[in-house]
Amino acid sequence: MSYVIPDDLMGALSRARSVTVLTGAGVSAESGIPTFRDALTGLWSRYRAEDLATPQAFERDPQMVARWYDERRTMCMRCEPNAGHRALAQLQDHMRGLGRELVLVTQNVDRLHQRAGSEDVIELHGSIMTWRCTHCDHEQQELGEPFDSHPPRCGKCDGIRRPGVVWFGESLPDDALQSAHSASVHCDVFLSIGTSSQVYPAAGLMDTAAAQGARLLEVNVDRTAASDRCDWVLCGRSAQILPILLKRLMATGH
Ligand code: BJW
Ligand code: ZN
Repeated sequence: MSYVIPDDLMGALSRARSVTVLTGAGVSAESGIPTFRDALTGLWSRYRAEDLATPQAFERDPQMVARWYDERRTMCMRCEPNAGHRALAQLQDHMRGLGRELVLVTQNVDRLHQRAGSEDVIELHGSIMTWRCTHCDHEQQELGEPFDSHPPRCGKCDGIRRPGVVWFGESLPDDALQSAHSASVHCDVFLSIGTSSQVYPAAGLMDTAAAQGARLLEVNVDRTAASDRCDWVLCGRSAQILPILLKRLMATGH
């Protein structure tokens, strides 16, 4: 399938000193990781967010919630980055080589951007690979087999551990939110890719960028809550569109 990429979009991207990219679950969909809100395949079509992705749910049933996240953790580890992840990593490398910057902000907890080679990724909603003690806050990366028991216990104090993700009603990590805000204030072009733009404060970053004069591009298989606010909307799969964008940009030499 070929996509028509508007010339003024290519012009804006090739002139941009700084590009900020916000990604969501749609970018990982083609790696086999389910999104949240897609009607048939999204996690929230099978499970209730209130039962799994809130601190209250974990308090009520830590065993069930920890098991669900542990299954998702090991599933994410078995998945591979796709062409969309790789194109973003190459685009960052390309821009850095020209003395410009691409800041990658993700809502995804699966670490696929890092595995594709993106650097300094800002994780707004944490990571499913990091588990934190609810008692002493000790954090540990977990890249191995499923835990023997759920919830897993802390090696330091035997407290129960939780996934290092951000649940509804919880604050985003301060440093990540500040860096994402600053990257949105300073960019010339803001890309919103594979997100339904329904979850805040992430969904507000594009408005921060637009208020400072940035142009907005959305890449998504469907129209979203944010499409009307964008300067360009490219409708299609990110693993197809991002490599085309990258190729076109590299061909211009910018
Ligand atoms: C493709 C594709 C392909 C598919 N190619 N595209 C202001 C207004 C209203 C509400 C609030 C507000 N501020 C805060 C709130 C409350 C709440 C919120 O936003 N609620 C809304 C739902 C109404 N926000 C919070 O609670 C946040 N905390 C906070 O604000 O703290 C301060 C505060 C505290 C208390 C009170 C008030 C303020 C925390 C949000 C945490 C979100 N956590 C989750 C779970 C993470 C852990 C886990 O993995 O289980 O994060 S929820 C879930 O949604 C996950 C995602 O990161 C996040 C965003 O989803 P995303 O990525 O957009 O996925 P989908 O499924 O929605 O969309 C996928 C898209 O891809 C679709 O558009 C497809 O079309 C597309 N697609 N295939 C391209 N191949
Ligand atoms: Zn501990």
